This record gives sequence, C-alpha cells and structure tokens, in this order.
Amino acid sequence: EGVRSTVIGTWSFSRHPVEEAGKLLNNHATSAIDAVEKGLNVAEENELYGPCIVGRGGPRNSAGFLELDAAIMSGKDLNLGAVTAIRGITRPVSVARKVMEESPHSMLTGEGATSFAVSKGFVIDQELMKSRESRAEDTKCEQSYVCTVHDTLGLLALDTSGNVCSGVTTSGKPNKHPGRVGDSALPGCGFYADSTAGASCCTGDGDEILKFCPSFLAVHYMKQGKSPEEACSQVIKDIVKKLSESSKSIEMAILALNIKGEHGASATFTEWKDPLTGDIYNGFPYTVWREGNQRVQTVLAKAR
Ligand code: SD4
Repeated sequence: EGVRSTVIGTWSFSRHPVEEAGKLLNNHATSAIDAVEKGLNVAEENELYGPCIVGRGGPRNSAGFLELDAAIMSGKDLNLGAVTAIRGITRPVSVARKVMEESPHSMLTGEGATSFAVSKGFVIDQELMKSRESRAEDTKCEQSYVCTVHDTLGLLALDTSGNVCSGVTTSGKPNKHPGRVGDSALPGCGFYADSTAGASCCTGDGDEILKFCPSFLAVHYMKQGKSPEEACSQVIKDIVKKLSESSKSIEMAILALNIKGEHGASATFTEWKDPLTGDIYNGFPYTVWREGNQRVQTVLAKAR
C-alpha cells in the first residue's frame, strides 16, 4: 500500500505518450517498463511528431537518413538496453528493450542494431531506409542550435511495486553527421534509473550534455536525500558553473522522479516553443500523470 504510480514526460508534446503509459499503469498488472516502452511507441510511430526530434517523421541526418537513438532502463536491477544510430526501424525503444531482455549485451549500434531488430521480428520500413533531403529548417537549426526544433521524448515511470524506469527515444540533432550519437541513449547521460532512489532523463544539446553524465548525477543527488526538483536544479547549477569558466553555455533540460512519486525538472533556457502547437512556454514544460488523476497535467520548470 502507499505507492501511487506516476509517469512524467519531457516537453508539452509528451502528453499522449504519458497518457498512454498512465492508462497502462492504471491497470496494476503493467510494470513501469511496459508503460514507458508503450508510451514512447506512441510518438515513435506517429508522423505527426515530425516537427519534434522524435519518431519516423523526425529530421534526417546530413546524408538524408533517419538515424535513431533509444534506450530503456529498469531501476530494480539496473538492467538496460540501448540502440544508437539505428536505421529503418519504427519503434527503436522496443528494439532497445529486446537488447536488454534477449541479448547478452546492453547496447547495439548502426547496422548491427538493425540486423538484431530483424532477427527479433521487427520489419524494416523501406521508406525509412531511403535517403531524403533534410529539410531547410533542419540545416538552419544545425548552424545555430538554438531553435525550436530540438526535442527528445523521455518518459519516467514509477509502478505500484516501487520500481522506476527511464526511457528515451530521439532522432538526435537535425542534420547530424551519420553515426553521430548524442546523450540520449548513453546510460547516465540521457537516462538513468535506480529504484533505491529514482529515475532521470535529459533533453537538449547532446554533444554537450554527455560530458556531464547529468542523469546519473540527478539520481545520485536523490540518493543523498535531495528532492527531484532540488536534484535537477543542482545538476543544472553544476553544469552552468563549469561552463561559465570557459564562457560557454548549453541548452538542456533535466527531469527526475523519485520512488515516492515526487517529480521535478530544471533547464538552462528561459523560453521554448512547442513545435506541434506553437505554444510558447517560459521555461521547460513537462507532463505528469498520477494514479487517481485521470488528466495529464503540464508543469512548467523555470530556468535556474
Ligand atoms: C541529442 N539530446 O541527440 C538529443 C536531442 C534532444 O532536445 O534532446 N533535443 O542530442
């Protein structure tokens, strides 16, 4: 008794994935890991998410290919699965889960990840295997990373048995070099979960984020007793301080959930525009579903 299942997701556009994950958790037979996987699939399969950096409609790399990174981690046993630079697959996080559960490995990359997926029954989508010109706005985005199109979907869930899970799915950075891997699918960088404390995930400029292992750090701060909000805020402060020594800054946000179902986030930026709705937020919006509440809420984390 006592644990109230909870799901949170990065950005305001995580509403439907979070809703789906919540629906599954409402039926107590579903684990946090199932909820996160199925929630992420909602965006992965949907072309509508194209303006965000997620799913089959996401921006292409500089050679015109869609290359995806995804990962999932269970906090109970620290088991994780990840795929990076995978092509031709619609639900990369489900491949990541297979890597976790049905291979002796934790991460597979590139062609090896695709052939593993095929061996597990995933069907290659020939449309996704074709090169296509990257969109004009993607090229523009690469020149100045500060743009509205930069959004990885990350979900964190807590189930009634007290297990937490962190999962992410992304097409990375618009116009990225083939083979480029960002923070998202790297453990401790873009995601982490440990059911002794909580789970975390990140979004933003992955070439910079991965230097700081922020998801691991947020979970570590929660282990030391910080609330999710304090943990995220401290991680952002640490990063901003380090970067200020060389007059640099980055765009990123971090999200955390603890095993009590408390949640929080923090970001380095002050404004973000939802690419699906055009809504402007003064900070980092994330969405929340809690058992007992039927509605998903959008919460705004301010920059610190
Ligand atoms: C990456 N972190 O591959 C991802 C992109 C992202 O918001 O999260 N954008 O760099």
